[in-house]
Amino acid sequence: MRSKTIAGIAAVVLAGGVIAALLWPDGTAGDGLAEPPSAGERRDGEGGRIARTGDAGPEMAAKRQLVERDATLTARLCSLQCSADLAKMAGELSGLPADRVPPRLGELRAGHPRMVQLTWVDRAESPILSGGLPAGLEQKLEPLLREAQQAVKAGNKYDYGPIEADGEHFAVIGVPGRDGAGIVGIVRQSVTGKVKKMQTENLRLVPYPREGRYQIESVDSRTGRDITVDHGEENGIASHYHKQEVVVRFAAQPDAEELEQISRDLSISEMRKTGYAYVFQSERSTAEEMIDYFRKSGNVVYVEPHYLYMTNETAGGDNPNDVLFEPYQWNLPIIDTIPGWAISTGNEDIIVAVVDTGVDLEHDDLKGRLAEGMNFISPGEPPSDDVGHGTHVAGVISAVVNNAEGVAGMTWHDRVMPIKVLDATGAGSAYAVAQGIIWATDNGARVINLSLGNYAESEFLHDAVRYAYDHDVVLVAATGNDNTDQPGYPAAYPEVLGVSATDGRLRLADFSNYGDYVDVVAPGVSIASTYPGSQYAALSGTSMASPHAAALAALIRSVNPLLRNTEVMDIMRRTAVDLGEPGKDPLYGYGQIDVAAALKEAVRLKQSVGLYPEWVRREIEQWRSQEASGG
Ligand SMILES: [Ca+2]
Ligand SMILES: [Ca+2]
Ligand SMILES: [Ca+2]
Repeated sequence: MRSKTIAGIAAVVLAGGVIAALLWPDGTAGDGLAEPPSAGERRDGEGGRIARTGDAGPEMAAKRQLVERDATLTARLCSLQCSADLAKMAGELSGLPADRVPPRLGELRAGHPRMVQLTWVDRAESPILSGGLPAGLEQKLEPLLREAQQAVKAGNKYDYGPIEADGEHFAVIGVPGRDGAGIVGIVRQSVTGKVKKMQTENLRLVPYPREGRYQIESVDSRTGRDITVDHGEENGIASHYHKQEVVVRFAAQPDAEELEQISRDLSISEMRKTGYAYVFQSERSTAEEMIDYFRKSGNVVYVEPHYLYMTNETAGGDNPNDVLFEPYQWNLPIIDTIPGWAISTGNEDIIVAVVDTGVDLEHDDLKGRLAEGMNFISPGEPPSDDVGHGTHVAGVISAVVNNAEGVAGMTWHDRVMPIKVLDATGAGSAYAVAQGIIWATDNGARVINLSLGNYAESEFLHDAVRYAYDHDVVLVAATGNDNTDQPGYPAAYPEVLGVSATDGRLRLADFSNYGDYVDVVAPGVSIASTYPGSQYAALSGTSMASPHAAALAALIRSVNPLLRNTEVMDIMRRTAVDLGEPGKDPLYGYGQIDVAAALKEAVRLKQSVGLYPEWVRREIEQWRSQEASGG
């Protein structure tokens, strides 16, 4: 057994060569775990940043403040989502005959386990109750309950909390219905306490727990259907179709030469293959002229206009209706996500593996957004999340958009593959992480998010990273939360896009790692996302920044699945918004990711006439490899 300490962070190589990883440690933890971070570090030119002077006090104080802020924000997310749930209930109950109200109220409470008591008030003398007040809290809650009932009868909303008692948090929320009726809920906000505990560990305000299956001395910060938005091309005709596009199914598969001939004859600016059919877009020819051309060739099963199917999704331009979006998801507008959705909202064939603590597989706001995953901690078990970290990361990428519930993810259609490699303490071995990366690669992931790391280089983990990279996967990783320029892995491997965290003022987060190996930055302070138990939480960390970049990689691949992983990473770097010192710098790398700019660039490359033969070549290459693998 050999152990080494880098910059005050102990990375332990366990017997058998397994490196314990992987929630970003902060070296300032007590309990003899590690020395304080190397003294005298300072990031120059950074107004308002915390200087490293050998005294870890200010950094710890800032981190404690952040934990409090995240906990408070989480309580607010919880209240707001619960108000929305109660408003739905009030609407439904207002429309029911009186005798149907009590049983329905009971059903509604059963469906919302966090609502310990529901009260329906109307003009009738006594309110209708379901559930009871938590034992010992009656005296505290009863006056608030009466106040809330009076408020809703007067047509007003009521929201009081959090009320802390016996280490638990509660809120009293009232929502008016119609005609002086309304509903009052007593909500257990257990999420607030959990977030506090988790963030205290992850930002390393306390020693990382020693229990668990690994003897960890230091662990890291745990750390669709392609809706190409069709621009209204002249409406007013019964069937909408692209005026310069046709769909063709060939009788005999054309080779590269024939496709190039077609391209020249029809001035094709874009070609894509979907299933058996090709879609051709011309710079000059109309759909009618193109149909005529293909019919005359004799080599078609069918050729038809490319009809537009309108959906009800309000992609592009409009803010989504998710309850927590407008008040809390500052992280999406600041990277131009909403204008980006006008270019692409994603493609369900592009899968992002979240190699992490697992994901809440039953979360209301992740329904239909998950691909089949794997559990490397308890083989044979589903990859569910017993920590909260992986569920939060997954929500940043793929929480259901525009379902009037919770948060909006960055992609509407790309799916998350949950890979559990970190155990209940948020730690895992390099072996489990490597297995997770390889399994994800072999099972169709096109992007892998790694919101985990360590300061020790592991050849074994690096090999797994190279395997994924050589199989054209885009790997994205968090740099760590220790305000240090010590390179963390896997983020610092050249094959991996390293992501640091910014706040809402476009400054590097005080906790964020930095250094020459940082590629880009993304929002990572008080990020609202999904949390186990169909809850929501605000968390901070480079772990939260990384999935923004991973989701963007998936959106880019949705626009053009033929782009190589190196090209996807290159687009993200080139289109990043430069921050700090001009040009690439050690704090911000190439700058902050920009969804709209990156997707525009992906479209530009796809439509570039100069690159057209290359896309055709790759299309055929892909088609052949699919044929070969029987896919
Ligand atoms: Ca949602
Ligand atoms: Ca790197
Ligand atoms: Ca810069």
